[in-house]
Amino acid sequence: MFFFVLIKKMIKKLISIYILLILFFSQSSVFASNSEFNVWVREFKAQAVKSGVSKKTSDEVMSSVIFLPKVIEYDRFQPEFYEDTHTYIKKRTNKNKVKQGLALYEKEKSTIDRIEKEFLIEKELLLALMGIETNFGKYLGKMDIVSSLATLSFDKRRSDFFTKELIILLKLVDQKIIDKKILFGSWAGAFGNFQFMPRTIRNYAIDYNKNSTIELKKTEDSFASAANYLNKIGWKKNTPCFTKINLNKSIPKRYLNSSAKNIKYKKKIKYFKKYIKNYNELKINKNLEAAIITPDIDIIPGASTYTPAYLVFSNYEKILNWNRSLRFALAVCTLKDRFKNEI
Ligand SMILES: [Ca+2]
Repeated sequence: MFFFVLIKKMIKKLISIYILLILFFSQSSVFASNSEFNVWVREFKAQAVKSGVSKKTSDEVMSSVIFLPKVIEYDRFQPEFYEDTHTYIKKRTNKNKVKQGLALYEKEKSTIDRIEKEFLIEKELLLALMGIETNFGKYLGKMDIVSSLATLSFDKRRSDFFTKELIILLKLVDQKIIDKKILFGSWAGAFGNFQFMPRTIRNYAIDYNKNSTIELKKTEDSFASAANYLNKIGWKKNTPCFTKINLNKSIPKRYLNSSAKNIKYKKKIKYFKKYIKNYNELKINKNLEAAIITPDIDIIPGASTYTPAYLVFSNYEKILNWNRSLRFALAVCTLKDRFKNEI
């Protein structure tokens, strides 16, 4: 009997040692990742100074930077990755969205009309982008952008991209183009009514009302900056973005694009004639260059391979330039057309 009690005690002891060990190692891994992040911050600051950021700005802006685990969660769970095209578009182009956009347009009509004429960008496209990016300025994000960008730079998935963005941001602060006090935005480091990343701010943002500061949360500067961006990357006013098609199953798979990274196999529409069931109903110039996208192929398990399918044109690729997501660009152009029917 005594023997069994002894064994029982020993097992209990072993279990508690085991639990202590687990606690110790899990704690130490938390410390390890924090200290790894701090090492990264030190190295990053040196890199920023080397690329031309003043030491003062680098020290000041990076002084309160923290690792944000939530940002990594958001990064791994973007709706672009898991929502099917139909759901994605429907959620972002509903009646309420159109109503809110029309209300904003009524209020800011003279400014928006002026910007449309000056930059040759349809007001409907500007409204659609703002509606989808921030619900017309209602969801600007409250994240500390510096910490968001630092977290994503420290993370391995897209480290190079976000490191560059963070250095650009520090330079914008350095040059007093952006005040570090207002740097609150989305989890991915985007800012203002149209969710500009630092590089977009640097390349395309403008002080339209000439009051010496770029205000991307206000109508005049944000609309003009977005219009300037679209104009510079080559959006062509009054030319189509995409059109829906029904594909024949005979179409060779190599013609189907399902990645937003690089749209391939661009041909004149008439080249695809024998593969498009509704070809004769398409009210579009058949000499236009187009590519075919089937966005649900890769992400929706068991998706019927050829639906939905779209012909996309050069304007569509400009929206991919804005945000590399096939569904995002479809939603923007869909909402644009809904505004077109209303304004
Ligand atoms: Ca301004």
